[in-house]
Amino acid sequence: MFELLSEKIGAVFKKLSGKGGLTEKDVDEALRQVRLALLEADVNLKVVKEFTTKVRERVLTSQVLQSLSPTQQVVKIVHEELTAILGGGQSTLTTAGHPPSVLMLVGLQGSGKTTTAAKLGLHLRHSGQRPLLVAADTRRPAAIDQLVILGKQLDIPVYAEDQKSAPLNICVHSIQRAKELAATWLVVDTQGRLHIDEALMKELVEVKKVLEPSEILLVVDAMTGQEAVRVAEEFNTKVGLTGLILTKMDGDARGGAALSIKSVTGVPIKFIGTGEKVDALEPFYPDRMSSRILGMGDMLTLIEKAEKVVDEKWAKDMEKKLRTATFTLEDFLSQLQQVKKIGSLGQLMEMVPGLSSLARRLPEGVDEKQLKKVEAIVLSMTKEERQRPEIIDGSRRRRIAQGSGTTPQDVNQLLNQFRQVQKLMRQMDSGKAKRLLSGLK
Ligand SMILES: Nc1nc2c(ncn2[C@@H]2O[C@H](COP(=O)(O)OP(=O)(O)OP(=O)(O)O)[C@@H](O)[C@H]2O)c(=O)[nH]1
Ligand SMILES: [Mg+2]
Repeated sequence: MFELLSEKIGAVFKKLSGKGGLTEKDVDEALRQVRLALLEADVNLKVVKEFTTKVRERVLTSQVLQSLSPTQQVVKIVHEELTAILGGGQSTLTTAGHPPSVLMLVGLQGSGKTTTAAKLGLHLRHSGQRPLLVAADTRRPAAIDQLVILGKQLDIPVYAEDQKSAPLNICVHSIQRAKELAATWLVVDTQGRLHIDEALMKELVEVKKVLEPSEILLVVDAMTGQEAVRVAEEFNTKVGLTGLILTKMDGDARGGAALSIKSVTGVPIKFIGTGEKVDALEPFYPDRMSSRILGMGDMLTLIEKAEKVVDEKWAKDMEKKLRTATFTLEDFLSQLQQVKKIGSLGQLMEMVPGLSSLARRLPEGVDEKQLKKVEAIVLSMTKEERQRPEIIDGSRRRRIAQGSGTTPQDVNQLLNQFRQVQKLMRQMDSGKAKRLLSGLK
């Protein structure tokens, strides 16, 4: 899905993460390329503009560029803003106060209405509902049969009448049938046209009056790009929509429809069709789609994990200590423990390119065993020694080694590592040091 867009955006961030730090110019260049990729994917111009402006603003006003992993922060912001234009959270179906709830499917000819009616029937049954499909498309001769056959295949009841019946009558009668069958949902397949015309709109409005649907979902072909957006606007104005179903997302849709349609029309995408088979329907999750486009699910999970683990107060205390140059061995221990909570250092290095260059400069071998040793050594020190390690001479070193079950060499090694970290911190500007102390935040 959206491979080309995904590939292009992926390449932009790959280039960014190869850099040590990011400047405003780097961000602008990256955003220019993202903008081009979105336009090539046929995303609405206004949506693209708003998106890049918002991302730029957030990147430049938060402390992103001073962070240790600026690229990852940028990716995170892009992910959040992409999720926002895709609709934010998941939009579920609205039910009526009393069953049956009515779901009316509308759309142009060939968009996938009839297929989607069957898919929705299956989806509803899987969620423990009792659907009744209604064949209210009397315009195309084979339309009724098509739905009846699909219903038979799935063992889902279909209400159909003779092709000469008026759609309005079919709808009225179908409500009666739903009551007899104790159906909880009516899924109504309506007629389509090749183009939007007044007669079609008028009929749909009449059907709407009779059925009082809790859902009017427009079925649109994702491969038609901006045309799908125009169709959605028109249907929304004339008939009123509660949601959208984008079909043929398995085809070579470039992403333009999916990425524009909610922002332009204000109508959320509720489902996507991903194939011709009856089970090829998925509820639409904006955040997952956004992750898919960015191809960075793992990275985002990791960043979230780091955010959860590093506790705010701890990070603040550390910042203060650093500012006042009172960073001690105890703090060093605490910092190593925070890194452990997030995962092994190696794991971090692999997944966060921005951090990898720094992680490599940290003392080697910060593994479980090493951490235990460090802990034992620090705990065997007196309070004074922890705060002023320079007073640790030969005899103190022997005492600490004995108390912690280690050797004086181990103690020495730790003190060296600590000095390295102190030096490293002094070298870094305070923004970067802060980021180190607050993990990946
Ligand atoms: N690949 C793919 N094909 C789909 C999808 N949804 C529908 N189709 C195909 O699109 C074609 C049209 O689907 P229909 O369900 O008949 O469309 P319709 O909107 O009911 O069309 P009319 O009844 O003529 O107005 C069929 O060949 C379907 O198999 C999808 O998500 N992916
Ligand atoms: Mg049809």
